[in-house]
Amino acid sequence: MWFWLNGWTDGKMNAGNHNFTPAAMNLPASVRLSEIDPSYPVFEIDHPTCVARVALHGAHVMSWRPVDEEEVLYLSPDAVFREGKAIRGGIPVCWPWFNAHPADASQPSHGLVRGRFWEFLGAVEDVRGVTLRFGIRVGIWNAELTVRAGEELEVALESRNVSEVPIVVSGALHTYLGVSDISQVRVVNLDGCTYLDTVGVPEMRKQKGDVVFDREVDRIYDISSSILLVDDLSGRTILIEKSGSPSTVVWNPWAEKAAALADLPDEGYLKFCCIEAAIANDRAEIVLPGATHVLMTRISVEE
Ligand code: TA6
Repeated sequence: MWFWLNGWTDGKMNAGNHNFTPAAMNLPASVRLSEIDPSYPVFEIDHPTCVARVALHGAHVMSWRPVDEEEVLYLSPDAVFREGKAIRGGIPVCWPWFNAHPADASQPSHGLVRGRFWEFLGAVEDVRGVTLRFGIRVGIWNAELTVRAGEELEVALESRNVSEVPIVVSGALHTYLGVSDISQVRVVNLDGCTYLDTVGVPEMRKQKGDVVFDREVDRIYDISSSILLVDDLSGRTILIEKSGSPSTVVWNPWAEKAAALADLPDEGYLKFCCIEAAIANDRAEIVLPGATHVLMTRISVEE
């Protein structure tokens, strides 16, 4: 029997269960806690290799850049930082399902963990960067998220099946990449790839050439290999590598849908492109009892 979670089986959010003092968290020298709101922990990384911010809420990477680079991620200036709500921008962790729940329309889109406070499991640093670890448990669902921030940014989501029945897991590392102007960027390496076009009536199509943006784009590509985001205006290319991910989602809401999102400025869609290491729809993974599935994305700025 496969098991899909049917609700918040272990109930409450856990913001109040932590000791948020830096001493209790045993943070390395290049990590400090933001002082803006002590009840809303944000890990601020200032390391010789990179600058980054990661919120405990959603185990959410909010920003990251290698030291000599401009910011790589997009964070909406209208994002809401409140328990129960997903942060718009950065890298939302969509888990244990992608998009709508496959069997229960009353469940939240993109799973259960974007709006929750995760457990902080520890931080270490070395010459290559900083590693932060977070964990969450919702009913039988167990996940651990590892963020490695250095010259590259690597985010790995481990789905652990600690139950006695197989579980079905999908999800996404829903990465918002900042761009200079969405109409000037190209997504490369998808030529010839089949995808589900979810704008309007969902339809399978085949990619011809690079992906460019002149309207809403919401596509699930059948591809497990790396792709590039080329920003011709800024002259910057971002490499997106991944593993444990049979699907890559490319999304931009364009003007009308952006205007309907309260946590995104009307013109915000011009400034990002989501490229998501995903496990989507019929590519969901069956994780056997005792087994672990790892979904990973690695982002770097090309020379
Ligand atoms: O990953 C693409 C997508 O599923 C789109 O369909 C779009 O709605 C987007 O995610 C954002 O979802 P959200 O729940 O964060 O508004």
